[in-house]
Amino acid sequence: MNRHAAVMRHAEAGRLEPVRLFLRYRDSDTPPRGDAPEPRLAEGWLRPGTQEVGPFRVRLACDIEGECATYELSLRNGAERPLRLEALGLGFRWRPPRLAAPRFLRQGWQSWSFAGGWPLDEVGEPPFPSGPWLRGFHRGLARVPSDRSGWHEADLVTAVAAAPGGPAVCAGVLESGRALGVVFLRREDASVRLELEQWWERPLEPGATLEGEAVRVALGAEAERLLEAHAADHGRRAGARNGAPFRPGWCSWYQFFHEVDEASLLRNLEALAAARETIPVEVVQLDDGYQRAVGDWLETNARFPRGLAPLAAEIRDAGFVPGIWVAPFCVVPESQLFASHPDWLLRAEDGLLRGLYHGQWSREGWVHVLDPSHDPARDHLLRTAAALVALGFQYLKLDFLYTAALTARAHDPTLSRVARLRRGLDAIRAGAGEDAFLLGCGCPLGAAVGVVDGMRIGPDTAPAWDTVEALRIPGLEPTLPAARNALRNTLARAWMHRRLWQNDPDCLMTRGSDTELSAAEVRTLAVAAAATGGMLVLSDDLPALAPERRALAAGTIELARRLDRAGGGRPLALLEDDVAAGAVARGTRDGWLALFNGGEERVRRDVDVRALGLQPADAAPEPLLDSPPPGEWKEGHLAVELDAHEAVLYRLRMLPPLAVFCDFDGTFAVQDVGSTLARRYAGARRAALWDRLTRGELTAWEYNLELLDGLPLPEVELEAFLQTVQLDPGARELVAWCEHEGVPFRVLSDGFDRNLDRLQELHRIRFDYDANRLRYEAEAWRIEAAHPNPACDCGTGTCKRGRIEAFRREYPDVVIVHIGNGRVSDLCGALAADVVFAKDSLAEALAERAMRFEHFETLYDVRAALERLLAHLSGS
Ligand code: 9PG
Repeated sequence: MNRHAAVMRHAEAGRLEPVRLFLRYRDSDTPPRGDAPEPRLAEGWLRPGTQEVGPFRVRLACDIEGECATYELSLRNGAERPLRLEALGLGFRWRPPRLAAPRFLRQGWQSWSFAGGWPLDEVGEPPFPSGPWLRGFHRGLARVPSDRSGWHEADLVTAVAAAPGGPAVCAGVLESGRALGVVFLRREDASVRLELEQWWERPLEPGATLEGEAVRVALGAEAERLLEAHAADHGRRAGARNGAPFRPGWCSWYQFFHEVDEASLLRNLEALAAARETIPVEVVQLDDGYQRAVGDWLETNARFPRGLAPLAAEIRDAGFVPGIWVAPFCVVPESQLFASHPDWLLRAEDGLLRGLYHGQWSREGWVHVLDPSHDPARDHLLRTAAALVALGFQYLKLDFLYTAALTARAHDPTLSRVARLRRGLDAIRAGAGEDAFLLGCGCPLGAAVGVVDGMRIGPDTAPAWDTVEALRIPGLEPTLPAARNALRNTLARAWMHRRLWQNDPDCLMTRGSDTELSAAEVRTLAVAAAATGGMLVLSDDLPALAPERRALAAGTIELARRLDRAGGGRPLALLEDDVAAGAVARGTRDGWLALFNGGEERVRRDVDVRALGLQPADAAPEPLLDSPPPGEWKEGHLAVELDAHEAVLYRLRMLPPLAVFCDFDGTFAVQDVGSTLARRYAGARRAALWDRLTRGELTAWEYNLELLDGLPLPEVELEAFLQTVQLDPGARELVAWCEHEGVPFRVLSDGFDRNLDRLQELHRIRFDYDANRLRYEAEAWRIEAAHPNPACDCGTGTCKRGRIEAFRREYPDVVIVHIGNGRVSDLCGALAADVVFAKDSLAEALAERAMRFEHFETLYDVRAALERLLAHLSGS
């Protein structure tokens, strides 16, 4: 009997084998104290069906679709006593064809936690130097079971690349706000173990059942794409709120911090209203510093003497959406809430839970936490959110949300920690209503999918590149406010944007004073925000902002809007460093390339933009946001040197999915120039030569040579004839449309360059072409074949098949269109193209061969059909 659920295989990524199913549980339902022994471990098989695993009966279902498997599981306490289920796990082994310096996404628990590429070495997750309390701020598990020593750890989801840029596996728990997902990883010789645990930490009565969180694993050629697909699936399942419009904002925090007052807010409101045409901010959000005490969100301190209501009204009357910051679960001893409802707070074993320490929020620094598993506390959350929205605050920044999911004694011990948080979030949503914009911050990521519209995906930015010396707590450095920390996470979590919510990369400061950031560092943050397409919130004192810094803010907003529309950027080599080296985004006509240097040494970045599907033409990349031009640019290869902390952003033309090749005589032009002239000036010889051509004694080009080389045709007479040549009525518009859409258009002609040049002048039209050469020698024609192709039996001087195949070698993914009317030179071109528009003898020739083509009368027909084809290929 097969011990395993099906093994998954991928052509490049190798095999993924199911290894085991396991449970961590305790024999009694009481929560463990600090010194309690570790839970028991029971193992079963990872295969569909029902089985006994320890005292539990477990049912597993597996749905494999191609290179992606989703597991659903449920269990029942089969014992006659209450048990405590700590965790449920599924274990896999990944065997890629080759494992060389593998790296993975080391992903932390909440908004501010580290996310970035990390070596999958033998050492495992580095020990946390500051104790389990602080570890538990950034990891789902404050302590890991002892059997995980030497394993690496990622919260929610991770991806592993077998080698730099190599094939990858992606594995994650599709959290729905019921249990907490952690992925443990370990390298074992030529394979990688991946174990996905979901932590429930809750009692189960005898006979009680529980539906697990689904788990998803996938193999693929690229980690970045796997993460995007995973997030898309997760978002669909969890009902992600990912469709809110892009709305630039302004936030008080990164300029005024705790000292914000009414005057500075109103001053900025006025400046924002005056600047609306150039800096189109829509949301004005007051941050921390207005409240009387943390916990009493509807009451203001002395710096806001009029209270919140007039502020919301003034912001709204100035034409903005009012926004406000709250830390809805946080309560300081100085607050009214604390005095009146100490029983609403989470407890530790020895008294109230001191969730976090914050020197500016309370005299003693300790901050307590509302317990959302307690009905009256939850009701309070709902009413507070409703009251803020009723005042006009349609945008709520909900901060320090992880506190609700810290390990504690809660009123309802049957809820897991994330279920407790989720209850609280759901209450806030219920109070705020469906139309309010909720921004999660300091928030465990998985539990909030489906509740929040926006999510901070990194640590606080700061008006300084690095963390402040005084703040450095061992182990917390990568999570503390610093421009560099924000940048790292913005790139490492870009794949969540518009799949789980709108990503918030944190505010952009463009100011030149009141900051330690250099102009280059400011640009780096602007480039990261723009390139990933997330939310864009400014945080400068606008009246004091210099004109060029305002322009940078305006430019970043505009780009972020466009890149959001284009679906955001995809990081380059996401796992290879902790700060990704770049990001690339694609629109229909434009592409964008951002390159970053998150390190301390000057680096050189070399990019083949064609390999990224960008830049068909030879036009140089357009530098954006004051980026310097690339140091080198040649045929799609771009090189740029970046100083420490520097970034650049370029706009490139998108490689269009379509290219058009068009015959000239009888197709682009109404008349057939060559044969009309031949008939007129070499009438007698022509008939005989034509017979030899049709009998196959002459090739098309030999026929031309015999007929036209040396032909005495006075230049004035040629000119008079060319003056009579008309273009197809749709020709001009076809060329204009191609140019507008960035679709390469090229005339392929077995006629002559001199005539095509002259006709372009006469008709004031411009197109690229391939054609044979014609010059005058003593008043007679001398002709020369330009692109003969001995490998083709067309026998022409410019083999259309040869030209099309050369193009295809360079751009293998482009759909190639050929338009023609003749059976001699056009047939081989038509056979080499993907889509053919034909009339006259070409249409007959193709019909005889039962080849597919589109019939056309004029090039108007062709343009209309190409418009549809392009829309189809661009996926719109
Ligand atoms: C207001 C701020 C801003 C900011 C939030 C959040 O680790 N820490 O000590 C830490 C302190 C503050 C902090 C994040 C982490 O900032 O992200 O945008 O609203 O609160 O107090």
